[in-house]
Amino acid sequence: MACKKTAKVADKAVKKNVKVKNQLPTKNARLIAWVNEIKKLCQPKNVVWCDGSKKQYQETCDLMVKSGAFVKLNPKKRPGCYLVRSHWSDVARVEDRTYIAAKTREAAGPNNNWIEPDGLKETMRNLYKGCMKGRTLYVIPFSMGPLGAPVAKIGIEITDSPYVVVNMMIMTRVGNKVLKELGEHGEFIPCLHSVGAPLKPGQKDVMWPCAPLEKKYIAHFPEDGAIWSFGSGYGGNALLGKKCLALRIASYLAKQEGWMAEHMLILKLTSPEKKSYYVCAAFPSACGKTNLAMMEPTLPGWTVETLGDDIAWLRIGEDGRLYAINPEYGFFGVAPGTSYASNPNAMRSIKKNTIFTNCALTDDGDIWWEEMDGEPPAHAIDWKGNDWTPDMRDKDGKKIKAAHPNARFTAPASQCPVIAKEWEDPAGVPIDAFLFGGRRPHTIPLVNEAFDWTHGVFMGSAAGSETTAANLGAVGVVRRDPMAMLPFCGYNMGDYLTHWLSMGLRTDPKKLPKVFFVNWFRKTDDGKWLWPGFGENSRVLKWICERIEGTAKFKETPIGYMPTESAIDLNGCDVSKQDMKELLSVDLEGWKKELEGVFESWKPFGNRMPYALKAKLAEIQARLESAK
Ligand code: TSX
Ligand code: MN
Repeated sequence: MACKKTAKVADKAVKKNVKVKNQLPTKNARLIAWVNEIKKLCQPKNVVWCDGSKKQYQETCDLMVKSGAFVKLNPKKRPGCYLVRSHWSDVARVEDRTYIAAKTREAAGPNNNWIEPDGLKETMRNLYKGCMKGRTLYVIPFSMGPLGAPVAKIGIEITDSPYVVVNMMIMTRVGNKVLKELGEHGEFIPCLHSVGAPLKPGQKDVMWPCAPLEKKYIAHFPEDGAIWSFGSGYGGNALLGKKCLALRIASYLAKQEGWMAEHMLILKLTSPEKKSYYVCAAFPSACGKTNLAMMEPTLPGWTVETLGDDIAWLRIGEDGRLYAINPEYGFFGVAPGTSYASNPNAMRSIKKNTIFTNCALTDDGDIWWEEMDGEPPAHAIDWKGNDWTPDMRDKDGKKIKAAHPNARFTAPASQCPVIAKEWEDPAGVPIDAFLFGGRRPHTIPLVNEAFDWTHGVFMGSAAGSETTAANLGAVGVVRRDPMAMLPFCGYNMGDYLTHWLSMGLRTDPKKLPKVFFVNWFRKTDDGKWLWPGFGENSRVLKWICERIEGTAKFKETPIGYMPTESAIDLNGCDVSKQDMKELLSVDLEGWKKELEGVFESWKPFGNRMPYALKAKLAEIQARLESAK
């Protein structure tokens, strides 16, 4: 996008009109040229540069309150908070309309939708023509990662959505400080977004403008380093710094440049002896990643602090260890299910200065969602704007939900009471352990440590959750989601796994994080949870720390190193010996089937799958065969 030709044109424009140059907050010729190009294409009524100030944030919120799109919440209950309801059709990421427009289909891989890039650009340019008529074009300069961090990346999002502006101001570092860092010649990732709903002269706007599904495109051009999004205003479709830049484009760049962009939380665990450990963890959706990132340990003397709840960028430091930063600046968390019981620190993070999307509005001007603590309100306005009472049922007799299941809170990370002091350190934190996991009611033990890096990559590649009634399609089958990256890897998943293996070759194996597979979701045959989860997971984390120290009691099994029956600290926890035995046993027959399932899940990637993983699978298979 930002090519030499446009730079020249901009230089000319800048020289010709000194007045224009002085009005702009940047002298970056490529940026000026790109903004001019998009302005010409999209034909907005005006252009606003986001300076990142509190004043501009407030003005943009006020504007949306005036238009009716934002509901200001009761300042006594939620100071500085707003509720917004999206269009009923625009409530989640649209994976079917998300594309990796690499040069070849093979480069994008079977894990991505692919369209030939020139054709897609042609299609989308036609959609963008005049698409911002009657609207304001906002230019949002943002940094993923602390400004000036070695792996930080600057993006510029152009959008016609004020909702995107205020959310980006919470989720990323925005404004003039970013332009200053960019300088006159710095490079940026252009991120173009439009809700795809131009206004005719005099036409009244709707509360949540968006385009129909068949016009929605979330397009990534990895070779150009560009993102074009059209037709949706929601979350990952529209806040382009997050999934689009920090995962899909960044994963592609990371492979090129020898680092990693991962769908992982980052937490700091401190023992009663005040020794700290840094852990990154990847889980498929609906496993409680944000809950784990902010967990309150039940084990006395242990603390968890948060560095991030969704994305980690990792590079090998001077000392040969892997260092992680959180490229984000806020939390964009799923609201339903969040409570003082499941995640007290998230509840404390969203007390003020938070944007709530598709939550219910209570009669006292606060928000509510399903599984919040205590009794449901007797009356509320649901996420569609209708009156709601807890007894309401749909035509199938199912409870009508007050909040959409994918309702969100957008809150500054700095408001988390257990945010780690080093969370903005541009150098990152040295990672001691990687955790992978999933919702697996059967077979997979509570915790299992990889024999080596390759085995750890194998574990990550095998991650996934068993489907429940909450998913589409068949219930009780394992849906694989390697490293929880299936929807977010910007290139061929086979090449991605090869990249993971290659990272293990770039440093002393002893300096690599240990890799563990955890499963908080084992059930008995009659459907009861075997493990209490939540803060009690600190008992598993403690064993992991002891493994790092070399002091843990463990046994070698066919599938990895596991705790002996007495190795996990159960002081003050009422899990029975029998249940613990079940949680820490190796179900040989179940595991043989498991490996068949893993092998099956690799088939679409064909000969792009690294041989070392196939060999590792065969090795574990042989161990299982020879076990008594
Ligand atoms: O987030 C969860 N974690 C990780 C927490 C740090 N959840 C919620 C998942 C949905 C997002 C869990 N649910 C966890 C867990 O460890 N475990 C379970 C399953 C479970 C649910 C309820 C109970 C026990 C286990 N117990 C009672 O309800 C009393
Ligand atoms: Mn995520």
